[in-house]
Amino acid sequence: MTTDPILYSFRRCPYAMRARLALLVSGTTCALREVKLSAKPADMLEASPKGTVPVLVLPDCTVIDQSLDIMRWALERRDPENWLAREDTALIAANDGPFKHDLDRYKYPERHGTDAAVHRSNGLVFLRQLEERLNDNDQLCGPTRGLTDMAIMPFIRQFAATDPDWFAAQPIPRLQRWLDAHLASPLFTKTMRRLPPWQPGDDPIRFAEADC
Ligand SMILES: N[C@@H](CCC(=O)N[C@@H](CS)C(=O)NCC(=O)O)C(=O)O
Repeated sequence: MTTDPILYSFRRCPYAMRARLALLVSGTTCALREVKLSAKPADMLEASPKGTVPVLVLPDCTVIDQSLDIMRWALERRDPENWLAREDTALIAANDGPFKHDLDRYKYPERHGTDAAVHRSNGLVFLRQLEERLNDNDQLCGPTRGLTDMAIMPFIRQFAATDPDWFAAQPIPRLQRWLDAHLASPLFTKTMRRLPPWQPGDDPIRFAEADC
């Protein structure tokens, strides 16, 4: 029986990545349950019937099932790098709304019946906006990483990985450096630990800074 919160997560999901980043930096220990999206565990669906990851279930059975809420919950408990001071809600909303819309239609044109090139161009407008932000500072809201960087970075990673050669050829050098540095960071590396899908009865897998 664990008294740690339980995190239902999917390694490659950008929403789950941002939650894991905040949980780790805040030093919050969780029991990590890797989910197969095609076979979601009944326990997760019971906690959060909408069926998306990440889902955090607290020891008192409170359920937090929006990635940004998980980030804020973790950082409100402990925020050693002061991430909450660097939250740009409008920029994150632009990422989660129009940019994510274009990302999906660029990455999976066959699924959406879309023209990938159109959605890649639309997405590039947002990438240029980020590039401009990085003119003034190394990170999106100041000189050091904060909630905005870590909320957005997993989505830029996915956009970049769709066609790495195309991404590398764009005139967005600050954004390319920003992404590379985050991908190489020990924090990100730790959040990307590979786990088999969780099954009821499995021993809890501790997800904590010290164990990664
Ligand atoms: N608004 C949610 C979105 C989470 C979300 O859409 N996650 C995707 C995975 S990246 C998911 O679980 N999709 C359900 C599915 O594919 O069945 C959040 O911020 O947590």
